[in-house]
Amino acid sequence: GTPPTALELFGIDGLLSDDELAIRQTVREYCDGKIRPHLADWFEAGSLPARELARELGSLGALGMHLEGYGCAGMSATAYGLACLELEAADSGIRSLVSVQGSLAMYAIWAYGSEEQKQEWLPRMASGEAIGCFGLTEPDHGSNPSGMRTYAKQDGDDWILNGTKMWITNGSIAQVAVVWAATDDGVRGFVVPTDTPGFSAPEIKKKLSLRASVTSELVLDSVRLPASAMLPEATSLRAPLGCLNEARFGIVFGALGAARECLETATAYAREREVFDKPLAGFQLTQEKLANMALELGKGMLLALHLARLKEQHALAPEQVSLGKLNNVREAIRIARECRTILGANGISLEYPVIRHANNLESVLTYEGTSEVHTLVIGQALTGLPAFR
Ligand code: TGC
Ligand code: FAD
Repeated sequence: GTPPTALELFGIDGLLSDDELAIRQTVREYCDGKIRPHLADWFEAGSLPARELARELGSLGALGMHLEGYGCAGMSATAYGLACLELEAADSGIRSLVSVQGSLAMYAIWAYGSEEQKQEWLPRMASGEAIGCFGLTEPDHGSNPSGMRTYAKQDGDDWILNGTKMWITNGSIAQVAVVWAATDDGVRGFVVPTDTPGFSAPEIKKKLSLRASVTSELVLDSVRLPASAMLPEATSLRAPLGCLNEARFGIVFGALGAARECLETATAYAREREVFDKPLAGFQLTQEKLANMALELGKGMLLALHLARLKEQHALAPEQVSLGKLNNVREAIRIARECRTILGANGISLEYPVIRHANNLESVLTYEGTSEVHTLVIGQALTGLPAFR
């Protein structure tokens, strides 16, 4: 028979409830049927049918799935994490679509919006009819959003926004952008319908990572908004950083999906491939690689589940999310690169998912707080001394 996978060896499924296993299975089957067969083509073409996918993911209940009310599924943190893992096992770009929609754009409105803003946007975003994006990063302010230049000025009851956001997932395909801007009164968030005059979102080309994902610049050229466009409960940088905790949590699980896909591909390949007249998997050097990767994948999964259970008890601190994001993305990219070696020349081909995952994980290492930023967050937690500036 087939030997157990790394996660089977760890006995991970025994830690999951029947409901959690069922949700995982639903997302896995959706990815196998509708996503995996097309990924190499989407990645190569640098485009994907994102609107259609958003509607399908909406019907599946995957958009804003950990939020309560307004058409959202209200699932547990563990269930949401497992869904992210399955989506990212397909491609980090698909998980990004879901993270940005549910954990960033929807979460911002859900946590900080007015009742009218929630009623207007959340049900349509949960169904995938409306796509959202989240504009925090700027060309000159990524790791340090407190230096943002985008500015919102009051004009009577209206607000006028000027500035540029950079590297914004879903920007060109969004119906609504949550845009963070400095004001005379600190950082505030704005719900910007993307058909507002003065708003444009040119797509960023020439990416060699996250190619099955839309990434855009947001240009705000005297965008005039009514007072009702401001998120009333978001009153400082604390608000967008609070959204990041949600998306980073999804990545803690998601990155392991990419790693799992690479490890399963490389293990199967090593069992089939013969070198020097016997299976590659039978050599000690290969077995050491597989054993070390299995250990890191399993340990990462235990950490992710621990963080999920803390989140379910409302006891998860931001610096604990940093532990998970730093460790699991760092180990996932190491696993992807090691698996690539096992595939030899085939390791550089889109015929296998491994180089695609390895390249995608370069973005995942950088976005949602770079590995350096998370290292410093952990350093501050351990010493009480911030070393960011
Ligand atoms: P600092 O003075 O430390 O903090 C300002 C205020 O925010 C509070 N805070 C947080 N609150 C909730 N959650 C967090 N994670 C928080 N981190 C900080 C903090 O307590 C403070 O509150 P208050 O009430 O005292 O004012 O701010 P700082 O300027 O020193 O910066 C800290 C730093 C570097 C950690 C922060 O700026 C940071 O996290 N930078 C990284 C930026 C980042 O991650 N950008 C991501 C953009 S979105 C994205 O990448 C989407 S990718 C697509 C996908 O997910 O698929
Ligand atoms: P910089 O901040 O310029 O960092 C450059 C290098 O300096 C990094 O290695 C960094 O770790 C290091 N560095 C920075 N500060 C320190 C320090 N204090 N000490 C030591 N080293 C330091 N943003 C959004 O707002 N919304 C999105 O939807 C979104 N989607 C994205 C999609 C993709 C594909 C990518 C690649 C990025 C996306 N981002 C998005 C932007 C992402 O969050 C930023 O790229 C990230 O926060 C880093 O900012 P930066 O690129 O400006 O790098």
